[in-house]
Amino acid sequence: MLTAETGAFMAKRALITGITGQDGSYLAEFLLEKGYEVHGIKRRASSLNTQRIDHIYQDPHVSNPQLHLHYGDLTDSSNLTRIISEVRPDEVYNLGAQSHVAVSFESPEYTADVDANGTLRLLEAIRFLGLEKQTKFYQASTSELYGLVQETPQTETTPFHPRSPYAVAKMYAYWITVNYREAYGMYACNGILFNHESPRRGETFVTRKITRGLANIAQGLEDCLYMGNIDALRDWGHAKDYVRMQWMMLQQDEPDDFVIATGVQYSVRQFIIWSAAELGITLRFEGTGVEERAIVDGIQGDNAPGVKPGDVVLKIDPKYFRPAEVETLLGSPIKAKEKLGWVPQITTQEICAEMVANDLKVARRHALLKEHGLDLPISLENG
Ligand code: NDP
Ligand code: GDR
Repeated sequence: MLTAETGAFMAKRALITGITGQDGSYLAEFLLEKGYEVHGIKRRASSLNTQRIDHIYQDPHVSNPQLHLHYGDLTDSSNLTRIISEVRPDEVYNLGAQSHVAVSFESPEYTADVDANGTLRLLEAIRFLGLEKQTKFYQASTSELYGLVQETPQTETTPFHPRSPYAVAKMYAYWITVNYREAYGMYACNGILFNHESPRRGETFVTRKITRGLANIAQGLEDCLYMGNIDALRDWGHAKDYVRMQWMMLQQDEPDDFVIATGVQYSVRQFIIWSAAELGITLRFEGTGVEERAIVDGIQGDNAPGVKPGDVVLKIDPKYFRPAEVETLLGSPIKAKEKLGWVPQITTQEICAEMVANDLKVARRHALLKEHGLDLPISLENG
């Protein structure tokens, strides 16, 4: 971007809420590579919570940083307004959220405040500051809006039927984004993203819980993985592919809403089988309903010294069933392909392999330390 006065090059400025999360970290990397000045909002926590962005952190004391972190929270309007007025971003990516569906049943009011009202607070801050004609806004909408699905595959016109406090809050966020576009002419878009995963995925989402849990079991650090509805069907893509699309959506002439998906669906059970296979473990499932379990049938290679044939490595725990489940999701990426030329590049099975490889590396390190009497505690809390 050239400035009118000096003709000098000015980097575009982006503000990312949720920069410490999975998508925020990949998006920050992506935008920095594109030459953006990136600002991110991080929450105050009693322990450091910047692990996913530590590798791109730039020390303001020794460099001219292109990455800036601001303390803030989506529940705090004055904080959001101050940050936006200081940064005056060209693009705002609202990725911050209480993003766990099961947790939203336990903390419904907080989820609504962050995910629904938080979106309103950001939009209103942009408008209040008179930036509604210059700041573009991306809202992290979700396939959870479809919930009890009305048609398959789901497209931009499929009716919504949210099935959790999270999804209901995100439905408000979806419509308030559309409303600010229609009412104030804001460049505001919804990306209706289907599940997307990576080695940076939070440990309590199903894919990461599986890859991390089975890697730990393979290395003898854990005995058994406890799961909920393993017959749920999801359309899983890679977070790296999906953040590219988030940026592409803000580079169009006109704002619009897009489904981002792979168009292919697998079961949680299939993801378990793939993950085990990556570790050289063949599983057989026995029993039905809450009695179902996965048993080691065979082992190949040397990735799984911690298990032997006959070991029960997975059981069902009804604690992980949801009060209202989303059984099946399958998205149609046709509009994204036709209008933006976006196609996902990484398949679900490749994602699974990358995640297992990453979690196996970590588990091996822990196992090695344990072997030498340096038993580092690993968190077995897995949501
Ligand atoms: P994560 O859970 O990994 O990251 C969420 C981010 O939001 C974290 O940085 C978290 O901070 C931050 N956050 C949470 N609460 C607040 C708050 N009160 N104020 C400010 N920031 C907050 O999610 P993902 O990266 O996976 O997802 C990004 C967005 O996309 C979310 O809005 C999610 O709902 C949505 N989405 C995700 C999909 C997916 O499959 N990943 C699919 C569709 C939509 P901290 O690190 O401190 O916890
Ligand atoms: P989801 O993702 O609810 O789709 O939301 P999650 O990975 O949590 O669950 C996917 C499916 O797996 C089933 N499941 C389990 N899930 C978890 N977390 N733990 C288990 O033990 C378990 N056993 C089975 C679930 O019931 C569900 O059917 C994610 C989040 O990233 C949201 O923020 C985002 O909006 C949607 O994806 C699209």
